Amino acid sequence: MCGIVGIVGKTNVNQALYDALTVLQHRGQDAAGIVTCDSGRLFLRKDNGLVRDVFHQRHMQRLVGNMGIGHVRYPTAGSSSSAEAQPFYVNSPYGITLAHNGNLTNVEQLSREIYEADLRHVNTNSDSEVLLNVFAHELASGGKLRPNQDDIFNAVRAVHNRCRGGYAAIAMVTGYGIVGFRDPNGIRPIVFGKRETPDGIEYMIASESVALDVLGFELIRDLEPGEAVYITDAGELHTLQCAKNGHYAPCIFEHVYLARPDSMIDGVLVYKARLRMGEKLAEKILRDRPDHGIDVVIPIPDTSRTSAVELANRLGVKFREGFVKNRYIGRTFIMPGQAARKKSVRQKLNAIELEFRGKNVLLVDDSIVRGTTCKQIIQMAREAGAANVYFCSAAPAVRYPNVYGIDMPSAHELIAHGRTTEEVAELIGADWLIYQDLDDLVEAVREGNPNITEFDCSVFDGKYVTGDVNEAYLGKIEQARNDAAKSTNNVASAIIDLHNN
Ligand code: PIN
Repeated sequence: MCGIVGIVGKTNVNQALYDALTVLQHRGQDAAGIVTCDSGRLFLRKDNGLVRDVFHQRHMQRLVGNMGIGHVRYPTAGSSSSAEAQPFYVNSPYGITLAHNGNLTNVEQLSREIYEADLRHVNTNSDSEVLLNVFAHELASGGKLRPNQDDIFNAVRAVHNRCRGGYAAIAMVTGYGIVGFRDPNGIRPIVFGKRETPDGIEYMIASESVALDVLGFELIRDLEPGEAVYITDAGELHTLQCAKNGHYAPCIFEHVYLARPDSMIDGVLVYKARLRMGEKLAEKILRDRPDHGIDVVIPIPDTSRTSAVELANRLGVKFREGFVKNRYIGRTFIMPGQAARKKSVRQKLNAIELEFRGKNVLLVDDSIVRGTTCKQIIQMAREAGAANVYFCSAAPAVRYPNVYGIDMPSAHELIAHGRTTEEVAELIGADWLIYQDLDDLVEAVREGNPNITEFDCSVFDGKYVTGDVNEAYLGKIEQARNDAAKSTNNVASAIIDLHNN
């Protein structure tokens, strides 16, 4: 998972890009980058680290120009090198830079084609660099000295024909404009908006609407699946549907955990979707165990809080903050293994005994992935004196890997993979475990926009909406992850886990 942004402004956009990346920081804390364009010249700064650590005043001063794009990257196993920080650049044609959120599922085939047929060199293991080269090749094949919107849209059309998977991307064509595009299933989110300034209208494209809000841009709308938006350097906006059979199957996990609650994705306010998740969980509890005996509902901060409030409300049970989170926990990349990981959960969360002693507590989290942290948290609740510890997940059991750009562990590391709810409850040490039903999760989100009839729920049901993901592919990514994990002494997996928690 990553965050992307692009702005065409009337004055220097460096500060606005920086601010937008800070707002999108929750989408990736591993690396950050900005490229701006001024009078046909590009200025690029990217490195590993948080936005505030990557950009210093001296970098910001160099990032001149009224047009630019930015990226924050989430760590993926084996991709912790700063060479894979984005935006990526190719010099031909025109000089193109690109920021990408998502994952291509046919990257192997594309890499071969790029090298053997397109005669292009890709210098990293990143599928984003592959995506950039496909786009660049297709734009070059238009053969124009000065590309217009038709040429840009034709290139996006060709990208859709060649690429499979989940992708929301923003490319900047030096001296011409920025183009945002979304995969034909609309798996990853992307929106655009505008703001009026005394010098004229400025446009922004971003992963989440919250970036627009905070910077005073007005949301125009989400890009539709397969659609592209092209904003010229001069500030003209063009949109076009570039996929033959684009249809909505957006990633439901954005609503569970990835997106900020104050974002609006495809017409659904994430915050309200999370409230409804809590509502549905309460209904399930009342259905399954009307005499549940729960004394108090306690969220595991932060994401689950929204669902937990409404869950408690519906149950008519007290809502209490039983865990306090340390906001100032340091960077985690130096932690080598399981022992360090365990310690860090303790450092991050502390229980307020008063809320636990002698009570039947219902802990609420947004999801259970590896199950490692919730096991420790349940243990903490017991040590704080809870009589019974019940555990509720606002999402269904995560049983399958994600191939569209969410960094999930491989299948065998998912605690619910091949296990029943009772088996998971036993492993994490819960007296009762309640998972959200998938139909309820879908309903919780759909109620915000009934026009969306399908979601990518692959981590819950193993159905991959692009239709090209089979056992062989999943086996390969599992193997790649294992190799990457071994070669980095588990550092990468420690990073993933800590950022997940
Ligand atoms: C964390 C959100 N959330 C907590 C991410 C833990 C799974 N984990 C997914 C639960 S926060 S585990 O609110 O954004 O801080 O199952 O892998 O142990």
